[in-house]
Amino acid sequence: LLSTEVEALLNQQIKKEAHSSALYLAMASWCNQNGFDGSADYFMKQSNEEREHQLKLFNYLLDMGANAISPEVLGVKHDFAGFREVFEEALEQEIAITQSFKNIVARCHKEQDYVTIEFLNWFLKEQREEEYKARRALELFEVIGEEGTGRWHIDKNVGKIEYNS
Ligand code: OFO
Repeated sequence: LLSTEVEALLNQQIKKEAHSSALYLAMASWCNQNGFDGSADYFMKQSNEEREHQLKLFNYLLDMGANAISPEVLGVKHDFAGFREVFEEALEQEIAITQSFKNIVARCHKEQDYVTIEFLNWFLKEQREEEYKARRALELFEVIGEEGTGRWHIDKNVGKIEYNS
């Protein structure tokens, strides 16, 4: 059985994943409208992944006999200052999500909730990959440069980033 505190934290996390999913969808829209097709696809995929994370948490709560709350998503950002800023915000978002998982795991340790810790390990590993990809994407702006056809090349390479660890 989950404690009230862990149940609440997991429901908050569901909300955060739903927010991430909506934010990435907004980023996909912005990229598409500004001619960055490769990046639009990349963020569309990220958005789908976040939706899967949301459901994974949702199903865990139900499996544990807890109350899973369908989240309300408010205040999704749609305006971005530029192409690079979109990727900067994506990295910030992932770092914040990692921190959020760490806080839940810390709480679980306090309660000796090893069952939930085991479940959350999957997310910690996933965050390693997501931060890696977001950082690599942002590095393309340095490696390729934004001048001339730079942005076009960055856009073409974003989808090719792979994580092999
Ligand atoms: Fe990348 O945020 Fe979900 O877990």
